[in-house]
Amino acid sequence: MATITRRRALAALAPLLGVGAASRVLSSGEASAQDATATAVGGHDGHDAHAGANGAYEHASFRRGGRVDHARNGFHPSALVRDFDEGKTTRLASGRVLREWELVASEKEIEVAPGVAFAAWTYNGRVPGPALRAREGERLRIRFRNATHHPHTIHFHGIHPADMDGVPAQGAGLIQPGGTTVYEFDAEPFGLHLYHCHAAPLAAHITKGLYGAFLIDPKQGRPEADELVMVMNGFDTNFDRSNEVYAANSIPFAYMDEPIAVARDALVRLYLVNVLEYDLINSFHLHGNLFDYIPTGTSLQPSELTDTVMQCQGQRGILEMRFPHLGKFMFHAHQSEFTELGWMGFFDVCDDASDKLVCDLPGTP
Ligand SMILES: [Cu+2]
Repeated sequence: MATITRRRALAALAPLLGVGAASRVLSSGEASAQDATATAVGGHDGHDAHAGANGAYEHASFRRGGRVDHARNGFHPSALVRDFDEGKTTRLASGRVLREWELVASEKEIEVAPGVAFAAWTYNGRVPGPALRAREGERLRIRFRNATHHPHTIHFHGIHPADMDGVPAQGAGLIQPGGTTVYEFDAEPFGLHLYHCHAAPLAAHITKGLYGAFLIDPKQGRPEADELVMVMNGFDTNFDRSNEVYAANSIPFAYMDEPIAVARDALVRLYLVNVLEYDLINSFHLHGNLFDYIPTGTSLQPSELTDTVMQCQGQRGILEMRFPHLGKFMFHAHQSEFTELGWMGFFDVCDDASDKLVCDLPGTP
């Protein structure tokens, strides 16, 4: 069973994480130690004998173990979900817009679950990297600096010349530690894309955190909406090529702890990207509602009305929905194991009272 493997893996990791961390990742063979630390982590329900049989143990241990220190991580999922990086724009002599970003790859320890430290590689100090947003037809320039001890690149999805593809031995190729390069190309086609490091071994470079959403808006735009971005990801915290933690925007259960407030009847547009390594398929399922789905965001018209989409790694799409009912509505991967290991959250559908959302409604948990 994969869950047993993961539990053992987490237990093995525990001594590396310090006392606070170890108390949340103990194996069933260390029950007495676990009991001893139970008070410190807010109680233990004594279901240890069943722990290996399902993922609920891990779920419970993350949930009971307190919250990730978002401030120390330097990013907060509740902010990331509405954070689009439009860079800086100037006009070229031709009148065309030049849009520029600076991306820096750096090594950074982030807390990916309460007490679980992960030695990440980041673009601009966050995982996922910034959600880069441009408009169809612009000229894009991305200055990249590698401040890590390993070679990296930025490989963008979309249409561009071969020497701007951000892969080894083409164009600038691998950017060595301390090195810099500039990627420059036209913003085409409109749609929801992504970027990630393309150094080998690819899975390791991606799962360490070097990825982000790359959004090109259509020239004419899309109807006004409350816009969200989620990058579905996970972390292999013990380097056994399987994930111990699953999430959207990195931190498991973040949107359970802080539901995403949206207004009733308002158009909500979610840019959804899957970068998950080691698992073949990821998915997004919405409770109590359906959404229009635009695969890859390359159309103005949805192709499907559904409540569940699946994406393999690198696949992405735009979800559009309106919530007719107030209250909390869950979203999660429909792979139950992912859900139990962190990939779940809530929308909190609120009354929009003179531009202020009123969310504390009777009957909502
Ligand atoms: Cu890399």
